[in-house]
Order: sequence, then structure tokens, then C-alpha cells
Amino acid sequence: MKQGVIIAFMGKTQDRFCEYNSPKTTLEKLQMVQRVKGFDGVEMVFPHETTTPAGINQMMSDLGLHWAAINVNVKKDPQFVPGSLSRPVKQIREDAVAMIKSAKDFAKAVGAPLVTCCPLSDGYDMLFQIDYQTAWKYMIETIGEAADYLPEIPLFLEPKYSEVRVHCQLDSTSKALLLLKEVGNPNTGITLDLGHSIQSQENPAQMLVTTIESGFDAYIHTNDNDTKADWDLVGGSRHFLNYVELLFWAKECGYNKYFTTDASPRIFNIIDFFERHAEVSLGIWNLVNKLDPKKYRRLMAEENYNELMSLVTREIYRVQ
Ligand SMILES: [Mn+2]
Repeated sequence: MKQGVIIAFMGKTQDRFCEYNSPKTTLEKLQMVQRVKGFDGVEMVFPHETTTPAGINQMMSDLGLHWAAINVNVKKDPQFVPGSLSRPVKQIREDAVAMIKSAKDFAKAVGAPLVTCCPLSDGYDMLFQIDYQTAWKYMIETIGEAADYLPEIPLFLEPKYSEVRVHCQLDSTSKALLLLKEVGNPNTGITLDLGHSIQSQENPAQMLVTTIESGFDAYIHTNDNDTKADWDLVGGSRHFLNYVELLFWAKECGYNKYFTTDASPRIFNIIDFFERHAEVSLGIWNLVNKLDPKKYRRLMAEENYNELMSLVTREIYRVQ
């Protein structure tokens, strides 16, 4: 199991009420990643954490770290705060597409395998706010143009129900899959964030399989929450069985990318927080590797729900 982290969580984070931890440079964040037992993968935000490809790769190789993904941020710049890829203003859409293309150039230059984009500012806060016809049409156009550019660097979309918009445009895995179907580019995929998926009232394991069965690639973000908001908690702290089932099906699907931690330490010690996440994730991965998938899938084919629940009790919960 390859585990990494979105390095922004190594530095200062904030919500509407508080600030947590101190600001760090990209080098300092990477040095923190190296200290976390179980992590060697990096997802870095473009362009806010990146400098030159040569400079960044020197840091990565000096610290023995590897690329999970480049995360292109199309919501932070002032013009993108109310939205970017689906806005009626053509210049804003063009600037957002240009930023994704630049992120692909950067990914290629540093040898990162993919670019992931979570267009959180696209959507709406109130009803009668946006034109759903043009917003959907523009989203297909902009993502399509960004996907076509530099096809050797695939573009992954990360859906989320809420935040920063009250209702995000790509509010579920299904909605993001529908968009990818409309775009029709094979060099695309879904960034399946466990916490986003359960906030959208989905089953993450089912949506992973649905994504792959729909012909698209998948990249996994790990964390947990209470399903009401995207709290980015330690994995398994609230939805243990969902996490087990996601890793079971990731293994069945031959998933070989990084499992990237998208979790926010907030009031917890940063290194301790991520080590707890890394160890529970690896523990679940090792547990999943002890299960016999053929047995589980045979029982599913036989619709033997009673024996499946018994297996969950004995082999996963281990309380019998
Ligand atoms: Mn995520």
C-alpha cells in the first residue's frame, strides 16, 4: 500500500472561526511528510505550493519522496472565488482552463502521474442564482478542453456535495461521471474522496467500482467525517466498515496508485495525526489482504447474506 498526503495540511489551515498550526514553506511541508511513518507520496497544490520543476524535484529526490498527484487549484485566485469553470464570463473560464493546462505542463515536467481538480467554487449558494443550462454546458466545454491538452497527463475530477459553494456543481460521483461521459475523453478519471462520497450519501466502494466499470480511472483520497460536513478526520474514526469495503474493492479492481490522505489535523499534533491515519489505513489494507475475495464474491453470487454478515463479524470486526 502506497500512502501519501496533500501537503497543504502540513502547514497552516483555517476555518471560519480559527486558524490552526503555523505557515510553512513547501520545503518545510515536504520535510514534515518525510517524518510521517508510512508516508512517502506527495500531492502538491499548483500553483500555490510549486516553484520551478527543477527546484521542486530536487527537494523531492533529496527527501526520498514520490509523486501521487498535482492538485490544480481553480478556486483560490480572487477571480475564481465565485466559480471558474462554469461561469458565464468567457475570460474567467479561459483563465481556469489555462491554469489546468499549466498544471499538466508542470506534472509532465516533474514526472507526476496525474492532475486532479476539485472545482469547489463552481455551483451555487441560493436558488435562482445560476443558469443551470449554461453552467453545465460550460463545465463540459472547459473540462473537455483541459482533458484534451497533453493527454499523457490524465485529468481527474473530484466531486463534493458542499463547500465552498452551498451546492457544488459536481455534487456527487455520479454527477462527475455523467460529466466525464459527456466529455468523452478516455484520459480522465474520478478522484474518489471517501469523505466527499459519504457526504453525498454514497457508498464509496460502490462508487469506486461504478467509476471503473464506466470505463474511467480512479484515484483515492482517504479520510472520514460525520456525513454532514467534510471534516477530514482520521480514516476509520467513524466509518470503519466503509473504509474496509473501499479497500477490499480497490484491491479487487487492481488499484495501484497512491492512497492519498486528505485529512486535516486541526487541534491534533500534525505528525501524530497522520501516523494514526497511516497505521489504521495500513492495518485495514493488511486485513483486506487476509480476506478471501473469491469466498465473499461467491457468497454474494449465492445471495447468502447471512453468511456474509457472519464473515464480517468474524473476519473484519473480529468480535466472534
Ligand atoms: Mn479530497
